[in-house]
Amino acid sequence: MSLWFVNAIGLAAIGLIVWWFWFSKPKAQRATSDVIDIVVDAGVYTPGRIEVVAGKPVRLRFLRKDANPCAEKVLFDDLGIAADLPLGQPVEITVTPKQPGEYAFTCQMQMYRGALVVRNA
Ligand SMILES: [Cu+2]
Repeated sequence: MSLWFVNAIGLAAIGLIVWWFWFSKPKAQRATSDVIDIVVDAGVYTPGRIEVVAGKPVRLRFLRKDANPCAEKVLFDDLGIAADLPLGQPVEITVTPKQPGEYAFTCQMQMYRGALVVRNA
């Protein structure tokens, strides 16, 4: 195998990883119930984009299945909220975003990335 070929594969893999972690934007899921369950596993929050209504409290229940310490915290930087996520134990966070916009939530290294998409009622 030529070195060029190996390099091309390597670059493609790096590009894919970068895209996956930083640029992929799954479709927003509209909040339909009182509590929204978010699974933390394999590098992604599921659902990763959640549509909510401005000024209305939203209960988010995180369930961490990833033993990697990378996943042990969830931070809502713009809302000043941080929470520990013990493995396999649901943690509920209530947030009330007042202004429409996009509010990111991440792990402390920002490998896990999700967003609250806040709209006017
Ligand atoms: Cu992390």
